[in-house]
Amino acid sequence: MADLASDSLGESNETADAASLTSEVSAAETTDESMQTAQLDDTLAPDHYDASDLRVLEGLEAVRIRPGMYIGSTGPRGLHHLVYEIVDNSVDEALAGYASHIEVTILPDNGIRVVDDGRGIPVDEVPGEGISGVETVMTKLHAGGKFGGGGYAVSGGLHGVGISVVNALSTRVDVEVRRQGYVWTQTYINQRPTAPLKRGRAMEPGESTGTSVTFWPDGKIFETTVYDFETLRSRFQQMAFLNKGLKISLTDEREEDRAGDEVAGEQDSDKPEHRTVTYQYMNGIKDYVEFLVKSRKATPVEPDVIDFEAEDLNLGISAEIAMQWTTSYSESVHTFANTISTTEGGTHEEGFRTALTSLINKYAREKNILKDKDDNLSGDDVREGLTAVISVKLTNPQFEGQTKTKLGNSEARAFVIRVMNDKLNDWADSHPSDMKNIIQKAMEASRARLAAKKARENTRRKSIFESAGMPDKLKDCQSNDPAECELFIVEGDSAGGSAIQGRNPITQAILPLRGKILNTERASLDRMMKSDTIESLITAVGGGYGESFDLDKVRYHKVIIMADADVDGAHIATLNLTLFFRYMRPMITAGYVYVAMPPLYRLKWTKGPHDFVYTDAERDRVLAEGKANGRQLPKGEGIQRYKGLGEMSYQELWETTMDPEHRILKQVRIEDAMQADETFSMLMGDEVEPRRLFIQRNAHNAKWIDA
Ligand code: 0RA
Repeated sequence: MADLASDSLGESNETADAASLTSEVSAAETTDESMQTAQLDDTLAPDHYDASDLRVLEGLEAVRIRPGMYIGSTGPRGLHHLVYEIVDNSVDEALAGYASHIEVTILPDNGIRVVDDGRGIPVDEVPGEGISGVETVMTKLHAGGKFGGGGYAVSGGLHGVGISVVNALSTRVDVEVRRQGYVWTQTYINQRPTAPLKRGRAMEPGESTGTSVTFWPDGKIFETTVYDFETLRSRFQQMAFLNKGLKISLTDEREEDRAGDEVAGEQDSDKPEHRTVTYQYMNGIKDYVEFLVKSRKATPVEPDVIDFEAEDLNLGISAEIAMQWTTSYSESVHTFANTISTTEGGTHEEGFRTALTSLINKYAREKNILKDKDDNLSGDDVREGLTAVISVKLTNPQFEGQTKTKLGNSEARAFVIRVMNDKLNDWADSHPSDMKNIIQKAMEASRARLAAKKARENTRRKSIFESAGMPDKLKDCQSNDPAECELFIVEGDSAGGSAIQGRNPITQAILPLRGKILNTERASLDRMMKSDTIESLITAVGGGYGESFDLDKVRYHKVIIMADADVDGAHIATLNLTLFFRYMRPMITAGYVYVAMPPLYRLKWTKGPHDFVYTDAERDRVLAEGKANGRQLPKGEGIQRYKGLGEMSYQELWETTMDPEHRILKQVRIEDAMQADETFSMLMGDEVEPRRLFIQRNAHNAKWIDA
């Protein structure tokens, strides 16, 4: 087994992904292609099928050859992206005031149906194209649905590539349009229409216009075609928050052991038949902030969520900002551009931070709450306990950064600063006592920060930083090149010992941590910094923490969390991730944080080398293969289950979990910081039951960290 670090879930290395697919797909397609053409000639070829259509299909073929360029990846993320691509079109209809409800259904065979009550895709022949509007939208790249001008100012889609890309990557698409008094249908099989758009029955009196698109993703393109309910659910909830008033439902028509839901002992028989959720938020992101504060069980400092919005039609930009301070210690600021989560931040977030810090300092000085002798409050101080959502919409969004989730438009910075100055000042003037509470909280944060700094300086002078400033417990590697250096964070001394013996000392450093690290969600910054465990972790990584974190100073480009494949291990991994998420987030966005996947079982064949397997499914497959090849397991103890890393010899630990040639690493990517934040909060919150279920469900499954 190869080191899967770079393409776990097929998401992290898009170029390699697309390239490897190219050869596979084109090989498969050549044979497939000739078959389909023959079939079309015999039975399916519509009369209006001519050379110009073939050119169109060449366009779709380009999508099939490089799917990654159009939908980001062919892993689970790309698969789910197909749904968003259709839904975005329906959302546009809703934003333009024509649709009021979008219904998404996961069909029993993982087909997806999206139904809206908008105007319907145009059915008439498009001038100059010789085919219907429907067929244009389905087969022309970048038609984007908005042909003939008069489109909407702002469209939500990440790539904005439109329905044709969904057709390109599906084996079948059924379109149904209710428009101009009739129900129109057309089916596409392997991208080709089986017949021209067909006018069917007349619409019933009172029946609404609209569009229904049903598609089945192509298993030859995607690594998996199984949809994850939770991924879709949370995205649609987010879309409902970000598009005030939008009503969106999701129904799962699949039977029992739905994807991602196979928890032993959790198959209650009286489960409702089909899971359906419906979201609609009349106050948009204000409701979002309320929801976030509630779900992290934090106590608000000021009673109502502060919210405001503004738009500038000339600049083609709008901003909505909602926020609330709580007594919790961590900040949770979520930013969006055109409803896309900008996890890497960008100009809108910079504008928000700059304006907030200077505004609060200015106000605090004016009101003499902050005295002349006091230092200014830092950004970290001001944002301690803040939950905020910033959503900007702009005509030409520029997405930059490693994962294309960083907004680059400079006008967004200036606009957000302007809006904050106008509106937050007004709010401050009319809420003096709330402002006082907010500022006093920031001043407490500032005092705690200074105290922690002092405490750290004292310790530093004393002991553990003596050897080149590095913690005692760290067994560092010899190389000084961060690009090739790896830091293993290992739970417990015995596993730590095996890791030290088994490692490659040139590039692999080991930091054994004893006991669970402090729960960073609950702890204040100063308490956190007093914990030796966390201090040694931050020191070893080398980039500092919080606002002053510096990725260039980081000493390892892989930090690998290595914990047991059980419930405790999952908890420990989560605690570690919380720390990175809250205080060293650039480590995650840079793709430097990984979770090691130790094997679950060893199959001790009577002859030949033993096999290590990493999942129950792999165990069953390897067992079946071995038996089919006449191999045998000794009676009784043939399958050894590893309960902990400590059970392995150092050679085994190296071979199965540390050796880059054989190990499996899951790269931690916060595609959706929101999701991760909720997960962390839920895990750290007061309620024990959801946490227990979550941990049980994910003990052997790192999917949740980068789903
Ligand atoms: C092109 C033009 C118009 C609407 C649409 C496409 C459209 C596309 C989708 C996809 C899913 N639902 C949709 N609803 C509408 C404008 C139509 C007009 O001007 O009447």
